[in-house]
Amino acid sequence: MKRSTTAGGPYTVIASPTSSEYTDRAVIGGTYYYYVVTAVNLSDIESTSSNEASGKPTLRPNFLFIITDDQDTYSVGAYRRTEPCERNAAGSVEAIDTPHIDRLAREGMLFHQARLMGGNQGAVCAPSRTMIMTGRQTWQRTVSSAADTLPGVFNRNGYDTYRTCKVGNSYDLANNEFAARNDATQRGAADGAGSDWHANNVLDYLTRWNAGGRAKPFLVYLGFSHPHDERHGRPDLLAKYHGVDVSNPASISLNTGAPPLPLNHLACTPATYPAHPFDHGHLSVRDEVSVDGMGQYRTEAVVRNEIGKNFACVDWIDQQIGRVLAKLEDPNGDGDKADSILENTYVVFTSDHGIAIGRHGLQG
Ligand SMILES: [Ca+2]
Ligand SMILES: [Ca+2]
Repeated sequence: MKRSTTAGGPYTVIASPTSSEYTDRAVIGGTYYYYVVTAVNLSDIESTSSNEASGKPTLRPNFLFIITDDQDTYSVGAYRRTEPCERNAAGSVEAIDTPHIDRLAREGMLFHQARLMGGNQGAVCAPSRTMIMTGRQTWQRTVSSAADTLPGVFNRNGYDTYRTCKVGNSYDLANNEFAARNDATQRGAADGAGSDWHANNVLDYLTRWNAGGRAKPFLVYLGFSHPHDERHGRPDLLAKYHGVDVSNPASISLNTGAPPLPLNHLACTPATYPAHPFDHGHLSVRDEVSVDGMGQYRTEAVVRNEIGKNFACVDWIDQQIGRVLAKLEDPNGDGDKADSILENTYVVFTSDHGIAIGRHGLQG
């Protein structure tokens, strides 16, 4: 897949802001840093407005932006193998199969120690996703013009923009700017009711885009609704990671095959688990008290079970990413990769924020 130069450029902006409101903080060393995705080296891109006008093939890069909901780095193999991580009873790092996300890390760049800027509410999805859509930091995250949102920038520079994502906790001024979108919150375990629903939408879009003659380069925003709770994993994957999908945490008994406790899990006994191990000042936020299958149970049995469910949901997401990458390598689906667009597509993978699931004694 396409990679940005890491040695300092020279970078070329795809688009500059429509107003001067960004420029006081978006210029570094004479270079605009409006969005991370604009800081790509375009020196090898042949397409210009003049050769497009002359009818020469467009070689401007495509962008596939993948975002998951509430995913911690501990549920990605590439991170589990490179950062301090809990060991299982055999002394090994408990594995999760994420070969396609791992491929992105291996062939691209892997960011460590990323931090969420925070927010003024418990649901930090909203500020995080709004920052992505505006390129602005959390306390100045709105823009006056839809043209200055992520899809707006791509729209006015000749890109076709498509979005599929969960509904809510986001920034509608930007969401509405995508030329086409299929949004719905899909966290089911049945075929077509979970992460595969979002992937199916992208595959359908890419089929249309390819059949339509690739008239424009694309920005595809692929947002999965998982692994955000409720973590309804598919039965085969729940079995793989020893998670049990039940709503009542009191019914969950310790399964020694489930992933081990996090390194920084704060122990609490059944006699004390309703009480949080320390007062972080926000004890009643939803994720701390009412997640399906967890509630206020901070026991080893519940935490390990929930991590197993989390792994099951992420494994399924990874399989969907694999389907999309395969589509980029063979858009017409004839088994021949001669028509691959993967090498001309920047692929970004991120989550809106992490999730504790027992770390630091936190649930959310
Ligand atoms: Ca989220
Ligand atoms: Ca093909």
